[in-house]
Amino acid sequence: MQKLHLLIFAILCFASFHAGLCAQSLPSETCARPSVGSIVPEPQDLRSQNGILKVDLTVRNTSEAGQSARFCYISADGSESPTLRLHPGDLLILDLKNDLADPDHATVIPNQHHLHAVAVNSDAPCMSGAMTSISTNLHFHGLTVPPICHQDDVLKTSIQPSDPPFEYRFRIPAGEAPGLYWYHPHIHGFSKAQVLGGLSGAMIVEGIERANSEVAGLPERVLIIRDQDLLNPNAPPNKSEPVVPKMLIDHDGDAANTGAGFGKPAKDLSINFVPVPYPDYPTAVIKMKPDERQFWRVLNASAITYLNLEILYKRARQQIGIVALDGVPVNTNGALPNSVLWRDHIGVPPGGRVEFIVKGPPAGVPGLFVTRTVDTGVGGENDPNRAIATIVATNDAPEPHSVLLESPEPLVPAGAPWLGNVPPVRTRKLYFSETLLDPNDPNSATTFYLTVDGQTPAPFDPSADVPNIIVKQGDVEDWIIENRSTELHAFHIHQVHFLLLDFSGAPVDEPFLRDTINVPFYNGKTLQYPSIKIRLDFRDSNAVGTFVYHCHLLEHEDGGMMGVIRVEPAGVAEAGSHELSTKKPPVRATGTN
Ligand SMILES: [Cu+2]
Repeated sequence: MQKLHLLIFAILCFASFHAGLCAQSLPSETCARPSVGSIVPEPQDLRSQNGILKVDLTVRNTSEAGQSARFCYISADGSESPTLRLHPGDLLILDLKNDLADPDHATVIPNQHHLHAVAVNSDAPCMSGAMTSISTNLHFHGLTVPPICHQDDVLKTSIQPSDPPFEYRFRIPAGEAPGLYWYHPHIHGFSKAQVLGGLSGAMIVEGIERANSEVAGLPERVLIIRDQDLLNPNAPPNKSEPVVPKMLIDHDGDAANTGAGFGKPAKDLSINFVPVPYPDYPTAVIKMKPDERQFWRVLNASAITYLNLEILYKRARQQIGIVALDGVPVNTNGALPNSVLWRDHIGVPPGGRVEFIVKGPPAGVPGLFVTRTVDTGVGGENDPNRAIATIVATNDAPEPHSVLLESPEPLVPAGAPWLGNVPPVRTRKLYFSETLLDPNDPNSATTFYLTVDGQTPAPFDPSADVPNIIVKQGDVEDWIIENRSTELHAFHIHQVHFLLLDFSGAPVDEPFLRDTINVPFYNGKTLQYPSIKIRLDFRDSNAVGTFVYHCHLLEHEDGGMMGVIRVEPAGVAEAGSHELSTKKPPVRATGTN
């Protein structure tokens, strides 16, 4: 059977005009994954050359008896989820071929659709709107590129297995902050399944050492933490853990948050695809030279799992030097040119990124990369304490593939006034809420809402033409986002970044940008719902168009917790009217909660 399969592949490949895809090696196993306990592999780096990065990616899936469905992005040479590395101003040309097969049918023969490709209109996916379990598309999370077809539209763009390779083509804006971004599918209703199955990859806008010379010359590692269905769902917790009282175990197998740091997690984690399964969490392995300083670029590509990262040497928490969050250097406000936030832990919501300096353990000292428990509320998933990787200090540790420039030319600070100094033109209020199909049964189906205060709560409707929010390009707005549900949510908006002003009603002093932020859960007791306040930046003309904001817990997004915003072009008369202040922001202490 296998021989026949390969023969068909070879014949089709020969007949096909997609030479680039045929160049890839015959897959020995679709979406192969490293085994438990492996050394953490580094994703393949695809770097732009002469200002252009051309990439062919194929999306595949597989499901075997007794296993969860796996999905993967395969590059032309057969590696999974390559890291796309471009400089500001570079052109990305990414051809995406959908080779997904309906999991209820036999494995699709690779490339079989290419024979019919000529007859298909290459723009059909722009108007498709057809979103099924085997449709796919791409979102470039964090980038300020236009929300239009072939760039970063997710509202209408949907590529089917019968479509020829679909071309994404856009320039990284010249002013894009250097840092870690990522790509993943955004098919409404099916995002969770595809991301949980493994569809995610890192994207790096080069030059972070130009923004902060503290990282110049450091070896860098891309670490992608994903979640996946439990490998051992029926196993009891490890004997070293306290017993979780029965009253805290819910009907679907104690996925409810225990808040204790123990118990069965909702999902297993993996690091660069090395699984770290419940209940014993056998760690992946990262080797470093003793005391070596490295720059770690960590992406939480989980579908529904919050992280709270720490590094322990001999059980003692280590300081990590945070240089960037959500793709933007933390010193972008211009206050402290080479500042680094030294912390002993950092929370990262699904979709969030953190880039930090870490110093390897001394020779012979055991190190651990862990996530601490995140209390997601009584309605939330259980995200317990667990190890992710063992850090082994050894002189023969291989150097990471990539090293940042030793003597970079400093980045010229952005010309626009710092967002924190720009008064908002208006304040809006939105809220997260949930309803149960049967209010008396906490395990009945949940509908998820993200509502603009004053509008009627309704789950996201892909066919609706009217945006929930209309904004003028050039404006800066403050949004208060309330959480009326009993679980934590992670607010994310496409195309733009924002500044966190208040958290749970108290002002915060965090003068750096993000694109994803936790909104604390309601405990059912306080008179007011908890909320956050953020300042959003609609000044960039690349953000003109229609796009979405949503919860980045993908089952919430798929379930309707999403809204639509339209940014209208600024009138000619208004251009330049918002340069209100050129004053430098005051130097302030910073904190990350
Ligand atoms: Cu949510």
